[in-house]
Amino acid sequence: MALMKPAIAFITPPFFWASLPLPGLGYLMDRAQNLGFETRLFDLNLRYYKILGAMKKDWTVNRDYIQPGSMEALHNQAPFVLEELYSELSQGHYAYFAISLFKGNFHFADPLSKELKTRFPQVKILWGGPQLFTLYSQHKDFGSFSYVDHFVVGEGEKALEKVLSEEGERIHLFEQEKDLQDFPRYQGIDLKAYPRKGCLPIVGSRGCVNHCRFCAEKHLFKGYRFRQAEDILSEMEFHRTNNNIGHFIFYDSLFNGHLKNLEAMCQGIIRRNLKCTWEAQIAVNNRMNGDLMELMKAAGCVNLFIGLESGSDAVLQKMNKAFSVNEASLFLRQLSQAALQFEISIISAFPGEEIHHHQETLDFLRHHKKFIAKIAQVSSYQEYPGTESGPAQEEAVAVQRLKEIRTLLINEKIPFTPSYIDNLV
Ligand code: B12
Ligand code: SF4
Repeated sequence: MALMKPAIAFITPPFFWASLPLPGLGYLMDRAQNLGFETRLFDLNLRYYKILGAMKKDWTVNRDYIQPGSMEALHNQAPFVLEELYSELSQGHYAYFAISLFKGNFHFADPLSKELKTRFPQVKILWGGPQLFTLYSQHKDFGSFSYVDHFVVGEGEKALEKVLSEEGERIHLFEQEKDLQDFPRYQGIDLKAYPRKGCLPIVGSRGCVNHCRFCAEKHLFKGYRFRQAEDILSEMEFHRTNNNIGHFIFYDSLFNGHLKNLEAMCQGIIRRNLKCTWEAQIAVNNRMNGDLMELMKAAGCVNLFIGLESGSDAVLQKMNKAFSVNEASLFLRQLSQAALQFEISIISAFPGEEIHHHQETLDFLRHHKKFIAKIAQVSSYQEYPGTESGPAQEEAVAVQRLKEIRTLLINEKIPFTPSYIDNLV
């Protein structure tokens, strides 16, 4: 009988959005399984989310936990969660603990890793996830995290393969997938445990063709790569058939980065009679014509998220957005004509935004209110590591502008979710 390879525990500490499984982990677990490793997911984020019912409403917007002490605070509320984790881990034959880090869970993931190293010194600890780029910008050699064995900045599949084959370096930087044909099958993940039923995330591309100054995308994925329409369709069909999934949320940062591929995907959904709905994040792009928009609608698109960010040309230029206010206006009208529902986001008080620029944004919202189904998010500008927009404006200015936008939305009856106003972390 072949000897079983050692197991990997994938651990996701809180806080982050708990509604759906993380596709990034789906990819990594599949890769490890293909190499013959046993994998198990310990979604601590989901475990706490389910237990701490009273906090659910605040789960994605509560900032108290995005600071040192978050592990102790959650532990004090539900001490058995970590006790169970330690007990389950001690019953397995784990060789690796693979931990995903985000800004929102760093202050849990870090002390947890330290504790795990103390309890299981023989198990190698791997860190990956978007927060690794931030940590890399701050501590190039990761010297202060002696309890972590491997650090993976950027995509994880290749680095994980190397680590598992014992050829892994201590630090892996931007080792990207060339071929994005694969898709996560989520084997070993209980999809029914997630709050949002009948729905899965899907990733059709990585990276972005644009270079907005405030955006960290270019530091997560180098260059834009998209999956062929047929591969995306195979993924949708697989989950439609095997997991009864009827709705897909594309997690691409730029879903409309390759219009021919987008068209082929929509045609394929209709041709294969997939009978599903989907939503995605797109950028203003006037090369998308009315026919393509109507095709998207016919192929099941029920919502789009658009990063408009400002209604001022001067600010759009400062942001290095790839469109003008007039182009955005035309684009939103065309989407509306094609009966495609969309939500937009605004970044207020961007560095260099003057009071008359802010006024232009208010005017834009007022003039386009009948087209905009909803405001997805309004936030004052936050500086991200590695981005080049400059320091945020004075807090009093940012607070005042947000207040004015909120008042306008209320007065003009433009729908918005209050917790998504100023919720950037
Ligand atoms: C879809 C999305 C969302 C969705 C769903 C989020 C979710 N948690 O599932 C929604 C809309 C809810 C959302 C909300 C927010 N998001 Co968001 N989101 C994304 C987005 C666009 C896609 C994520 C994704 O699936 N990518 C595709 C997969 C393949 O990549 P991946 O997850 O990074 O996984 C790869 C690697 O990171 C690595 N990896 C991951 N884990 C591990 C573990 C190990 C051990 C290893 C070796 C490797 C590894 O390998 C994976 C495969 O290659 C990313 C940007 C991006 N393009 O990735 C931002 C992103 C993750 N979001 C971000 C932020 C800031 C937020 C918000 C906090 C925004 C806000 N309101 O302030 C909220 C937070 C909500 C919350 N509490 O979770 C940041 C996170 C920055 C950080 N340092 O943590 C990102 C990176 C965008 C950015 N600013 O650059 N988001
Ligand atoms: S279009 Fe979106 S993902 Fe691309 S650089 Fe701009 S903000 Fe980032």
